[in-house]
Amino acid sequence: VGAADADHRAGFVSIVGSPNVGKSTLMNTLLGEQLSITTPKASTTRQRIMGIANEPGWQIVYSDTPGVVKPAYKMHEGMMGAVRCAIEDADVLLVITDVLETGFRDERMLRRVRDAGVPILVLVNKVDLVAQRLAHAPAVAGKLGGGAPAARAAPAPDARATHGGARAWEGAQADGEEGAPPPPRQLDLPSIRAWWRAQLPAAELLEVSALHGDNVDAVRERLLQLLPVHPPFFDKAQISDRPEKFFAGEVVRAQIFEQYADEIPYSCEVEVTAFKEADNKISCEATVHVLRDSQKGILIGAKGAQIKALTDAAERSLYRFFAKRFSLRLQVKVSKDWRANDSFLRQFGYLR
Ligand code: GDP
Ligand code: K
Ligand code: MG
Repeated sequence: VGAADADHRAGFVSIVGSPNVGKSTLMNTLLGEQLSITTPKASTTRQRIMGIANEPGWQIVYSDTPGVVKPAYKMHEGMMGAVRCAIEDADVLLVITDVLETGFRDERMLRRVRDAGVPILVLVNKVDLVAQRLAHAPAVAGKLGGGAPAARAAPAPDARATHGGARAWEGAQADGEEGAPPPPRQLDLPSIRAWWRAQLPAAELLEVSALHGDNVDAVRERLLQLLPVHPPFFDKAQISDRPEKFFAGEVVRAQIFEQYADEIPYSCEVEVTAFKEADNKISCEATVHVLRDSQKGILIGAKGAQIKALTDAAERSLYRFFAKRFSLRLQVKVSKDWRANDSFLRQFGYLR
């Protein structure tokens, strides 16, 4: 064992927080790779996904996790189980919030974070939206730090656009109030800071923009200081715990989130049934499972127009992800109420 090996640092860093605050975007920026799918809609990420950053002398195993919700159906329970595991495994916790929300959906999950007994960094993400707002209304600029009038200001139009209404859909469903309007949005940094300082007094607080990379280097530097001396946990050429096939399914699912409205994205699961590579070309077959007959029709569209558009968009996206020619075949199947069915949930990896 050389001196360098003896000093090697490695550890697990779990990223947890409410839906849509930018957990997956942050992991991707920390990794420098578009590994985990990100969309403007809430609850895009459904499984724990490890992203591994490797450098000479250190390895950080990040875990991206589903957004914390109150479970509305069995799939959510599986998702929250994955969050709990990620909290238990962590050497350091990154708790993410954003400038549009102050709180955390589930008091019990917050208690788990508090009781984890590991260092916590609270990251207030999307600070670029505050900067945008300042650019729009310079008169407010001087007052933001003091916590007075700007605190109750309405968000810039861009803030709503970035967030979309979809968090409301999934959030409302989770709270059992379908179609409820989204909660009021705030760009209230002083009260966000105060809330988190009160909830997690031992945590360090940093403000970042995961999308634009602002202050993300500072997060990584801090993590490296907190990381234990340990040999690598994974081969240092490896960037995830998940196989390529898993990511093919995720890329297709991201396109479903992009192309379909309302409950459709939340009703679909993508199961990759074949994944083969030959002559630098990948051929993939996948089944899109839906809850009900009516959803099958919506997914396919008149004369198959929607499923054709989905297949084409997903193929382009898969080509970018794998940097290889890609051919995709999709079929749609009704797997009745799969979100509430133990055997489907096991098949899709939500339950063990
Ligand atoms: P997750 O559900 O917590 O994993 O959130 P995502 O990473 O999928 O991001 C949700 C949405 O917020 C996407 O539209 C992202 O582009 C957007 N987003 C993430 N980080 C930032 C940021 O720093 N600034 C802005 N303006 N938008 C962001
Ligand atoms: K999202
Ligand atoms: Mg995510």
